[in-house]
Amino acid sequence: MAILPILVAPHPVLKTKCKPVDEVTPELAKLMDDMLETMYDAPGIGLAAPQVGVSKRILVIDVARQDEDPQPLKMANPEIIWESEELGVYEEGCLSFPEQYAEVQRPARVKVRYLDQNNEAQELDADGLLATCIQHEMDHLEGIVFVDHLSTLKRNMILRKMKKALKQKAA
Ligand code: GNR
Ligand code: NI
Repeated sequence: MAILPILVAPHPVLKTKCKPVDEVTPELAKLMDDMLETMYDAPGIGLAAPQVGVSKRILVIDVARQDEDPQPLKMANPEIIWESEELGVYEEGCLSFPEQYAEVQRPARVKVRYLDQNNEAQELDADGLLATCIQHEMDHLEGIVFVDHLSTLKRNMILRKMKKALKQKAA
């Protein structure tokens, strides 16, 4: 297992649509484990492959609370096969936008189909924070980030802060 560096916005890989995987090979299963370790270390509740510089349709999630047993989910080629009309709102953050938070509205419940770490097809019904997290991670696979769901004003405020932080890091 290994902890991988997490890319921070603005970064071109975060804006790039990811390629499907042909098959979840042992090498990709290892990437999923490294992503989980990276996510737990951050700490975060989800991580998408582009956030560690890999433009493939892979994500990991664990929304279990500290006082619960871990519930790691590893997904390749996830597809939303059903979403509720009802929407839910969560205060979202993103490991690629440190210290930035904003409310985002998304379908409250989703059904997702994916390949697990053994290359086996699975389906999962999700609601609450898990439904939000799945959609947040799947957005990353399209090169979409949570600030893209905000008003132009709120988005530009966050993007300006990120660009300023990048300049200060370079100086
Ligand atoms: O750690 C994370 N927390 C979070 C909180 C609310 C909605 C979505 C998330 S995902 C985020 C980790 C991350 O950036 N995943 O891409
Ligand atoms: Ni994110």
